[in-house]
Amino acid sequence: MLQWTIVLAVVAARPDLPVVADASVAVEARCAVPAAATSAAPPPGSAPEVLIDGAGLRFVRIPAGRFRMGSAPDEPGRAAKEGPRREVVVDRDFWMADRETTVAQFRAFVEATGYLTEAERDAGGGFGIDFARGVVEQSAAVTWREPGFPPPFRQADDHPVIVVSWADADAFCRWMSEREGATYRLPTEAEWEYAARAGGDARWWFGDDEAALVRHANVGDASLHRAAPAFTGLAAGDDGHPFTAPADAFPPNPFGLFGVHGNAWEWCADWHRDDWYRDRPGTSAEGPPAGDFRVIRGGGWLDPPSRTRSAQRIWFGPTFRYCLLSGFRVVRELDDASPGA
Ligand SMILES: [Ca+2]
Repeated sequence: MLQWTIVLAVVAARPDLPVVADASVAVEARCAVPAAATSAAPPPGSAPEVLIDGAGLRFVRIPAGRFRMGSAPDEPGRAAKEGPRREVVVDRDFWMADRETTVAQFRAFVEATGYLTEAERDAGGGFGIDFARGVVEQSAAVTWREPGFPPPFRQADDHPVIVVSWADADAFCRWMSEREGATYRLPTEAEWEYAARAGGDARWWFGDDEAALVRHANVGDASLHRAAPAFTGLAAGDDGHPFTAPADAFPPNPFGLFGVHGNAWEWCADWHRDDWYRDRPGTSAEGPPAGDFRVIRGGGWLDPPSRTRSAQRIWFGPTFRYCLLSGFRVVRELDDASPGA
């Protein structure tokens, strides 16, 4: 599959990128979590509580709860780094943007602050794909403004912003915090998976039916293959989007979140540590206190089904800004006086 040839080529060229290895399978049995630990899904048909902030970002309220983080050893497409599965408690409600941060939202930040992304400050630029040759290249021409898709495709304002580094995403959050007088930040990895699952325990929030994926998410599919025939090994079916799609293009999950699977990968606040799933203390949703890599979740428009599952996780050096991978969605913390805070 070409897409993984590409990823491996990037990893080989960048010593700051992760070596994905995990020996956690051996401890699956002793760390097994009872099924009763999973939180209840929202009642069918219930409407999420919504907050629209002063910048027009739309949030849904994610209720506190507990869930099983990670995947079962027999989950198709599963990687050992997703285990051992264990109980995690999200101890307070939080607001989560109902979609990935869009091009228009990021542009508003840039125009208000004059911010230059790391890809723009670094003479090397961002990582894009040469679709004709099927290789990944870093280029000064590749930025969030011009991710390098083959013409005539262009990202619209309602598509997720991409080619942003972890620091770029964090800068957006800090600006929003100041502007709105509230705490904006990236989700922890546990918050992200809890919100993406929305009470479910399957591969995707809508279940385990891989054939249904193209009706619920923008992933690597027949549309991508038609636009870029070199890409194979993709999802069966056609989601209608060869590259990025509007951030609300598919149905939301039961918490009201659009696009948790596919479209853009989403930076999380957490550092990555190889043994964190096995040795982490208690059931807290907090991540490791330090590390070299930041976790990114959810899969993207180029990915095959296995890379878009709720438990799927990868990590990169925080300066990485790859056109496929690097988007984000924000969390807004509840005011202390708010119910459920
Ligand atoms: Ca697609």
